[in-house]
Amino acid sequence: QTIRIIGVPIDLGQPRRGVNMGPDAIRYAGLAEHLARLGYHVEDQGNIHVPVRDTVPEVQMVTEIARTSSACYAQARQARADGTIPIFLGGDHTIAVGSVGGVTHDTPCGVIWIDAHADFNTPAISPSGNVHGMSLSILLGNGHEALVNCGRTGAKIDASHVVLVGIRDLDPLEKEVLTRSGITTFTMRDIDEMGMSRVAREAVSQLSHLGRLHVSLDMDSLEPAGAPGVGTPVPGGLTYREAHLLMEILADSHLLSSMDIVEINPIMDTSNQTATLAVKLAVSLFGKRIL
Ligand code: DIR
Ligand code: MN
Ligand code: MN
Ligand code: MN
Repeated sequence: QTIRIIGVPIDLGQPRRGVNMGPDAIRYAGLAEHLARLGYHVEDQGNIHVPVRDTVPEVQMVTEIARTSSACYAQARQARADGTIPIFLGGDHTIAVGSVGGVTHDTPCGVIWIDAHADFNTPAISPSGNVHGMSLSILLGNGHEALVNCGRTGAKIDASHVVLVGIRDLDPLEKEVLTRSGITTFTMRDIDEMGMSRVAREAVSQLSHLGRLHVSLDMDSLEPAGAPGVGTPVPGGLTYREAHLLMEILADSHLLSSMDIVEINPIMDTSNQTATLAVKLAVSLFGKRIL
């Protein structure tokens, strides 16, 4: 099996510089080497070109995000056509517009969205206006037209094909829209009450009829003590073991076909520990077992 690494150093979906360095932080933490040790053939495509944030006027932001998303979409589509498993390295979570869009070009795919946030805002309801807080909503067909129609026209996924895990920080109107969407959401409270084992198994069983899974891992889903290198840390996140158990159970499904690792901001980090943790989680997701 071939894994193809695709860097998407975009920081245009949120206000902080630094998240554009995520792809190199993850490479430096040894992603390719660790996956190769599991027996995969790993190829690194390098990074998609993204303009430097300081050179992009505010009014051009969505246009530039759309341009990057289209390039990411094309890479995602090509990676699948070549029979590889793509791993998209963010960058902020706007990369999912292109990655999830592209991997669903021909056939639908189950999406497991692991995040402190739901990324379910639209321009009409977002308090921040930041596009990284809108990615999932865009994928369901709502929001900035240039992004909704990136790669192909309209919605890329169905609400019943997404499961959210780790959610604990929603904006007031986002909460209402998410509730009405019918998306299966495992909040931190659900994880506390049910345990991660049951949550992960229910997530897989809801999506397994699609035959494959895309895992979109926002590193702010983790407890910030272990993953401080993110732009919007939220207390009360996944523990080290909860996150690993989720990855291990997803690995057992043998349905993984693509992945995003997003929102790592090396400027906010200490000694690259957030990228190091992300690599360990990816290695579990790709099948490393304790025994
Ligand atoms: C907030 C934060 N809900 C927003 N979202 C973040 O700006 O829409 N997503 N940080 O990762
Ligand atoms: Mn996110
Ligand atoms: Mn988040
Ligand atoms: Mn279905």
